Amino acid sequence: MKDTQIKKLIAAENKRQKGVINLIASENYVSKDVLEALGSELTNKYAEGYPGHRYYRGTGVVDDVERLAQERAFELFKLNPEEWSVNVQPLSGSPANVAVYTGLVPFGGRIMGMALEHGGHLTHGQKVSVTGKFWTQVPYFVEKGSERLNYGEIQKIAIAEKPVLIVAGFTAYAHVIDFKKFREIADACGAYLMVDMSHFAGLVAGGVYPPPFAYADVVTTTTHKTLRGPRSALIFTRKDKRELNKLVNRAVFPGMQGGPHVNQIAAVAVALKEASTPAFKKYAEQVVKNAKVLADELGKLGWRVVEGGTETHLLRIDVWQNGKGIGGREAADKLEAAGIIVNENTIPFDTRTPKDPSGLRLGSAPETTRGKKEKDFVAIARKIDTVLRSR
Ligand code: DSN
Repeated sequence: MKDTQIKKLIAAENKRQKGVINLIASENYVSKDVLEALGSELTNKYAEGYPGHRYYRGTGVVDDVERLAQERAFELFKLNPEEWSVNVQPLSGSPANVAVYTGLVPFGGRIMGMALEHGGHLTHGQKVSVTGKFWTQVPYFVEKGSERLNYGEIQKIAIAEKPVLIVAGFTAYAHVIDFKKFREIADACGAYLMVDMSHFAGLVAGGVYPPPFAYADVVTTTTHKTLRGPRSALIFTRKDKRELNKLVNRAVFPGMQGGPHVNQIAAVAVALKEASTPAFKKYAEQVVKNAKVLADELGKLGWRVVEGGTETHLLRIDVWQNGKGIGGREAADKLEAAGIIVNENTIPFDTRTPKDPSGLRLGSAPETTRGKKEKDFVAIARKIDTVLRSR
């Protein structure tokens, strides 16, 4: 690379990544093949439209790229293209979710999503996101005490508020979601069910988390978390006489986006193929085992694990401990100084602010990619404990 300033910064970031223990629950490390596709000449091509229906010439090759990504997405999640459509063009998770709402929910209409501090995402209708400005969020919460989803309570809210669309899928919920129950709730109030599987898509691909497709109308996912691809997103829409897929696809293009990032789509295709291998299945199994060990060991060391444990790649611990501990921000800073990278996170019914909440969120996906096993995660838990207790 001739640009020495950027070259230096890339080298510095590479060195930083190699030198730390990365427990960011939404990050991962992609393969060289994914990086190669991202850095390819495909970035030079404009291809507004969809395969076979573009607004630019010279799109024969990129049509093949996009179709291949679609085929691989169907194969990986065992979907019949007669029953599902997949849009591989969303630039990332937030635009994907906004596109679904744009297609399916009239402006001002109600979107029911988990409150942010309980584990929801900004784009599930929070006020500070456009999803809370263009639409109206009906929040639901986890239950006090267990900190788990209480489907009966969620159903009561849904029936009372009659949302147009219900979102299931969270950024900080550590347990398996009962999609069948969410379907029943959506049917009870006549809402669409959208599952945002961004966090656990790789676990679904690896067979260690139940797939949501039998129950959802729409499934969105980012591709860069447990799925271990480039930063991007997919939208799966059920194909039936309601023609939701047409509404969603039109919302992506021409509704929200211009030319798709074809290099990114190619990199997604590479990642989807990688995720269909036996090696990836083993990886997903190890991700969950490692997160469980991390939760168990931190629990043994005296840290309160939110929800009492994990069934996925992530967990939250309460570091504030009702004023006996330290704030999440201070805890994350201390860990960073010791080479452990995490993010501060709210915990359900948090008494502190999102900027300096009571908890930390920890994830096992990136370090599992680097080959770490249960014994390494025991050591990581002990190191976290030592650092957090140091004065
Ligand atoms: N930023 C992602 C996460 O960390 O979960 C969600 O957008």
